[in-house]
Amino acid sequence: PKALPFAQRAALCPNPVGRRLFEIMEQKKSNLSFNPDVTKKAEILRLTDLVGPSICMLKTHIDVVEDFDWDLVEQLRALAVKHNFVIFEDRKFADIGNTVQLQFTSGVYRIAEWADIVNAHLVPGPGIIDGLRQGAKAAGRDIGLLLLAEMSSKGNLATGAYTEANVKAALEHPDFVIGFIAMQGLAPAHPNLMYITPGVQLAKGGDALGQQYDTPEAVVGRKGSDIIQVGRGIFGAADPAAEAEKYRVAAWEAYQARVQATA
Ligand code: UP6
Repeated sequence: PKALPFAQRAALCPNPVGRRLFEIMEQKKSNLSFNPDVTKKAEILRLTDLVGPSICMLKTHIDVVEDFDWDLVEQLRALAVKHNFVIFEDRKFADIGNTVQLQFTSGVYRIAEWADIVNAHLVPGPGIIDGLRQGAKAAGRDIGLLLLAEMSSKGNLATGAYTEANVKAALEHPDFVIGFIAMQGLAPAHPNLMYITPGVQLAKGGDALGQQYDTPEAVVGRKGSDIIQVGRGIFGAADPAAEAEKYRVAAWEAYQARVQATA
């Protein structure tokens, strides 16, 4: 698939967070997003600080943290400044607009006050996008939304017409939707939108609960995705910082090869 450099795509992005993410990717030569899916605050912070130099984005599941407090959020924001990455809370909103607005801005986590990026399933219809957009507006911060156009898990139902409906909804909300969770760069190419792919490890495989892994080379090089999303492949390694560098280099080289092949 034809590939414009990230720097040029930044200029096409109407949403400030999408623009910034493309710029960080170019600055850090990183299209690696890391998710420390562990349940202790100190371990999340330790892993994030270790891996920070290699990543463009940190993905959180804030609701799995056993000792969550607001200081965790503040420390993550400080690490985002220190290492220059954006924070994506993988909340996978999936309710009616009014409810997701409350879930986004209220409760224990007040996600709209600290996340740069959130995501949503389109199952409830486009009202979910409007509800989250209102939440972002109320928080007074620049936030970008990713739609789950495809998933990595075995037997998932995000295929065909459902995937296409996600692309259509993204094109109808260009100010707020910055891209997709998808298993590939969906055709036709929309260079203002980014494609983030979970289910990535250095070797193909899976886990016992339906996760399926493909390699950075396949995902970014052959399938035209932009960002690899890696969790256990990195924090399960003996040296997470060194392992993150391996993933960064693999994904960046695959991206460069794709851009050069289509230049
Ligand atoms: N994730 C997927 N597949 C999807 C969407 N999201 O794996 O289709 C998320 C998971 C997890 C991460 O919630 O946080 O990506 C993958 O982590 P792993 O690399 O440890 O498998």
